[in-house]
Amino acid sequence: MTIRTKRSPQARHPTASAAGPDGPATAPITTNQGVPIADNQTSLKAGPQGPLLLEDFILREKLTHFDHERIPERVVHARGSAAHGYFECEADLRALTRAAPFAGAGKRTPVFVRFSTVAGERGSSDTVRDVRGFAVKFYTEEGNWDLVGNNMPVFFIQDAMKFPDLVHAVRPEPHHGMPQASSAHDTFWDFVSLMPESTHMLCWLMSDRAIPRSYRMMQGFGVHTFRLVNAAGEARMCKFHWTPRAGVHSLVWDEAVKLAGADPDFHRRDLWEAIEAGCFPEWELGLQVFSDAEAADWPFDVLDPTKLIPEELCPLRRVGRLVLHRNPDNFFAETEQVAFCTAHVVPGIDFSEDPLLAGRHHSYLDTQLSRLGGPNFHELPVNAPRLPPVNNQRDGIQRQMVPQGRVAYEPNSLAGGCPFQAGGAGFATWPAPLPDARKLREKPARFAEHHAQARLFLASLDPAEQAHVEEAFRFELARVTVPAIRARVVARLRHVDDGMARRLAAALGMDLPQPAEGDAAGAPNYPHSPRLSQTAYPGDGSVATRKVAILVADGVEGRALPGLAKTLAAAGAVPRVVAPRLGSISLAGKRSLVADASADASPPVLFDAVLLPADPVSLGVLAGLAWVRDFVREHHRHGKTLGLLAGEGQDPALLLGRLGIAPAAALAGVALLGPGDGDTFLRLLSRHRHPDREPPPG
Ligand code: HDD
Repeated sequence: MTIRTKRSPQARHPTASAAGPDGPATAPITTNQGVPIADNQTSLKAGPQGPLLLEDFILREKLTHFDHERIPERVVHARGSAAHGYFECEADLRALTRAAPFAGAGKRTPVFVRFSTVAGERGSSDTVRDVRGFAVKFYTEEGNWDLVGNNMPVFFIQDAMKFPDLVHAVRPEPHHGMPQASSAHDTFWDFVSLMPESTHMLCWLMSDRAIPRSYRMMQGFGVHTFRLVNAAGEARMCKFHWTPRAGVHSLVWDEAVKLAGADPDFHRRDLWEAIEAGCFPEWELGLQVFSDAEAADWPFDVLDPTKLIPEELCPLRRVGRLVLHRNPDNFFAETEQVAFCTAHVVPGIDFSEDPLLAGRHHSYLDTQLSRLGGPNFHELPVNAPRLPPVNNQRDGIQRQMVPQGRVAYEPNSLAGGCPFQAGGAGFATWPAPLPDARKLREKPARFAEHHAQARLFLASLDPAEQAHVEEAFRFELARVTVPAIRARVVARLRHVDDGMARRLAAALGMDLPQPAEGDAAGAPNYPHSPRLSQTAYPGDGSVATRKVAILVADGVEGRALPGLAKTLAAAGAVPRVVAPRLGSISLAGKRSLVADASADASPPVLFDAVLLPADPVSLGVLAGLAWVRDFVREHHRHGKTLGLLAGEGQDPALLLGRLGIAPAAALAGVALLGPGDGDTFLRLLSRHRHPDREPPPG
């Protein structure tokens, strides 16, 4: 039973081509000059066996355009997927900010959001271990505001000066171009092992946050401190947080590795299919709002992008929600050509003096000039503000606008002085006081401490998450070939979690190194911050879009399966019958079932849960099939929900034993089901994963 998806009913992009989204164009095919083409199959020749003729402008134009279709990919964040949607304000924030999107409860602002990995090239896999970009373009009536964040609240470095070095270190090594989309190599760990400020972010990179189950199931952070400015010119500092309604969920590393091969587009497909099915991803926007005076009292500097503000110090205030409800009409035109920039702010949003943020203002426009060819890429539909720009900027490559009149300067009298300045209605930089305005290359004192928040993060994780961090460090460092680099990293981790560092040293076959040099500033001791663990975000309990494999083969007892599948589908899950072949499967009692997927083309990592008939007849068939045993064993190993359709009083351990799972294996998330037990299965499925079923670390 295949759950048909429906195309989301949202209006198409105003510039969508004549060809409808799902149907043929009404106009005949033409050249780019609009000339109707009689024959689009055959080149022009001098006689059937004669040479091609240079005058064949139809052939030449078509080949020439094809030859120039590719543009430079992004220098980082090249691999991404995007969607249209809206931000809906839920509170009147005008006391805090005059920014248009927050001008009243119920107000909706169109947005375009692009998610991305950082290190991988455009065609790399989605499920690599990496930070995820979370870039939101708000098309407000006072211009475009770009909140260009990540799915982690801190960053590797404190100053933009080091960004090219960071990227050169993490990208494929320049002598042989390997590895693709991976930090598990010498140059990355060489660089970060010599950058104590990257310690906190490394713990996030080694955590489950770096292998999200879905773009729809990860948080987003503006990272930097910004300022909110109200109409009276009063400013408060703030940080932006996106919290997904579906909860924060991750893959386990073994899944991520296998998915990179089984479906490199896993996250892109997940986002596309969810929106096509009308399961619109949603996040709540929360603000941490604080004064300069409060910030001055904290043991960290809020201008330091390697530090976060624990929510216990400054709770989030929910102010609205982001909903993505329409897929792009064209990947290249929208997702590839969208251009975000931290400097795109609107009245009511202003910057802080975070040195990393300022460097970004320069870099985004600068790189887009070469990637999108000249200064007019703001005229591309996906980048165009809702109200057309009004200014005296003229010409440049690919100019689309056709300015009227002869005045392109100000002041002027020939155009009556237009366009006028907006005065109080325009963007005005908040006059931030600068206590020490001498020109110098120096960092503030509180930037100098690098371990306390890494300790805070690790200590706030639950045991399964902590085990995953340790496993990730072990995996990555085992891929490093220079022992001195491994030793430097372990020496630094002794300041973060000495037990983990000792176990890593043993696992890497090295003597335990002395702890790296300490911190210049006194290291604060933070109380645990439970909101740093993914377990703080279970989600709304929905199973929408979760894929459930129902394993069948000829001869199994399948009487209850259609009913169960209907229960799952009614709850929004996506049941898929997986069998040795496609087509009709002959069940016991002369019944049959149509397979949605064949086992060889649909490996277990593509599914969130598995369900199988486990009565004696069915188990007699299924336990004899290697692909069934592998399927069940993978799901059990990955801690995912497992439903066994068996009669009352059966022993799940015995049933699993028939399928190759050791009798002593944990049974959390394994459900014995009768025909009417769909709700039990759904409840387990909504918990995403059952970590206490995972093998212990190491
Ligand atoms: Fe960046 C792209 C996020 C630090 C320079 N960055 C880029 C994208 C995201 C981020 C989400 C992809 C935008 C898209 O989808 O097109 N970057 C961040 C965050 C950072 C960060 C959250 C730290 C807090 N970035 C950063 C620094 C610099 C850059 C310090 C340079 C000084 N980022 C770039 C860039 C990119 C970019 C090279 C590449 C493509 C682009 O800008 O348009 O300019």
